[in-house]
Amino acid sequence: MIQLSMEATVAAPFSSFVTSTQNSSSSPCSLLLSRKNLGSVNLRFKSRLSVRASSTSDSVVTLLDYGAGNVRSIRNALRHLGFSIKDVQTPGDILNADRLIFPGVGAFAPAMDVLNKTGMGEALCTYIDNDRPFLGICLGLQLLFDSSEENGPVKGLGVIPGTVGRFDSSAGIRVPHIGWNALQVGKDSEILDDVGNRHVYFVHSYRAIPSNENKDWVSSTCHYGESFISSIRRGNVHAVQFHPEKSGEVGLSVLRRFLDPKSSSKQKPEERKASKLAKRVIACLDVRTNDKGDLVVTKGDQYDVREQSNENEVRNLGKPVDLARQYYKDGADEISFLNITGFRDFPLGDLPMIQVLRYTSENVFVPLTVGGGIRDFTDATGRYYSSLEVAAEYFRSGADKISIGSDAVYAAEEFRKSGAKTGKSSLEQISRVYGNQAVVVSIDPRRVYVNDPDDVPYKVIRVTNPGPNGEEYAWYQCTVSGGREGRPIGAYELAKAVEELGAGEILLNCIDCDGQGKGFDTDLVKLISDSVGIPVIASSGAGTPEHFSEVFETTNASAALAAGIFHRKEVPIQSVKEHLLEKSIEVRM
Ligand code: 1PR
Repeated sequence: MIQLSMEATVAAPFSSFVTSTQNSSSSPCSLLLSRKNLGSVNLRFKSRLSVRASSTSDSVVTLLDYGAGNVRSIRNALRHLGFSIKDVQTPGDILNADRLIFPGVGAFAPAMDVLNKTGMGEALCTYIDNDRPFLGICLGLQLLFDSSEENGPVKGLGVIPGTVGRFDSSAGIRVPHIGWNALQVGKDSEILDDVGNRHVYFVHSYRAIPSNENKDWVSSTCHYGESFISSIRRGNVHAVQFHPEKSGEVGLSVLRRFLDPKSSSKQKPEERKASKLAKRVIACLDVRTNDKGDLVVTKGDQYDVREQSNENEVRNLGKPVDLARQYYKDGADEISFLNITGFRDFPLGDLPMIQVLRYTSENVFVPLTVGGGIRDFTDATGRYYSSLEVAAEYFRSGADKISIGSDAVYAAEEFRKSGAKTGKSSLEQISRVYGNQAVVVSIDPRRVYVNDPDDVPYKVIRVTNPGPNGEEYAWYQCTVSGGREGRPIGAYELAKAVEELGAGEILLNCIDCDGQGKGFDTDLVKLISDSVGIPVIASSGAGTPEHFSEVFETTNASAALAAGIFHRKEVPIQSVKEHLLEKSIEVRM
């Protein structure tokens, strides 16, 4: 779950009407239900919060957005489907909605706090109790339950019996649950009619469990270490734990069916064989400004992005937005933008990158990650920007995750030296506010061969291919500033430290393999993916589809990322996926 401080949470449009109508520890729906049980008292309640009974077939959808995280994606998806959006400003807007979407973002407690303090919780309960068209997404599903263990226990709206708890990582699963998973669709859910056995995109650490008490609500479950509730439905009230706005075409069909229940898909979707969490194939765009000042997608050989020509210009492989759109169409499960000179240019001064995100998120409906230069910064005028501000701007512009490189190395070094968390690093601050699933740490290590494992105070492994002088061992030295400076910390030590500091995922590059097309460094990927409990993305060196099956068969990587082969159109994304399927490795098709 994305976690939000109140100051980050209460932004426009909600900040304009904070009135305390409830004690924040009460549960608005349990209040409603208990009043309902009292019969006449319920009438009094309803006269105060009455719901418009009529339904118009216009194309307006009401959105309950309390100003946190990436709600741009759901807005873009709704516009893409031809709907216009009315933002909730007052509880009355909820009661008067013809159809209401609640894309809950943030942590459970601050979200409930906002709902209670603004009177929204009570209005929501009334709206739902009257069986009005409702779609909750992610936290928007969890808040309907009695309570959550997230930083709690915290009381929820009390519509559905049950407690929301954390995934149990001791069951051998990686937490957060990030990626494309299959559903087991139970009762007729209508909005899931086009999903069938295709994958949808999840990103969360907390989940609700099906039970006897809530079985009438559950419309589908998902298996990840255990069976959890992936959607509920009762009458016109729906909620999903996955993100339809990030689940490609199949996700858009879920939204379409909710918004226009009479719409039936033009053709029955092709049956797919989703059964569990799929391995992800990620397309990465290294972005920087070239010598003419244009923002271009570039690609290095071992991080050197300049052509070996007399002009020595920055290699230009295309326009970021165009390429991202193409990769979405081609079936990429995720797209990463890395602003590779962000370490020296301040990202908020680099508005083109923000524009790239905005334009891309307009019609790319899979997760977007952006990295480069995320750190605290003081500009030439002395104005201080916190890394949180930088991240917030990226999230507002359409990013689902941010990726931190250099600054995470400094934070990990500090943490290892002092043994104490300061809570002040960009990694800690951003994961505290937006949740660890929103924070990726990008590691840029270089292989250093040694003759003896005791030669260095870092984790050393026996390598598959000996070094130039027959060395059988190596450690992986972390670098900062795009590989320009080696630091006194290894990839293993860094990965362990950043997991503790709040990273939700690791993007594991390897400078030696970057752009070489000879395959991933499986020694390195195995080392790191066996050492941490968060998902690891293998990166650098993909040259053929076989390299993807190799990394998934020999390591515990959750995803594999490539750049050069996709940019140069040497290997289509679909060929990679077809090859993985042939090897019985589950992927989203
Ligand atoms: O340190 O927080 O400013 O973040 C900078 C980010 O930019 C980091 O994520 C870092 O990895 C990235 N970066 C910096 N310099 C370069 C460079 O290439 N000169 N790119 C760079 C890193 C590695 C991957 C690449 C894979 C796959 N690129 O992103 O896409 O290696 O490539 P391949 O499939 O062609 O082998 P900060």
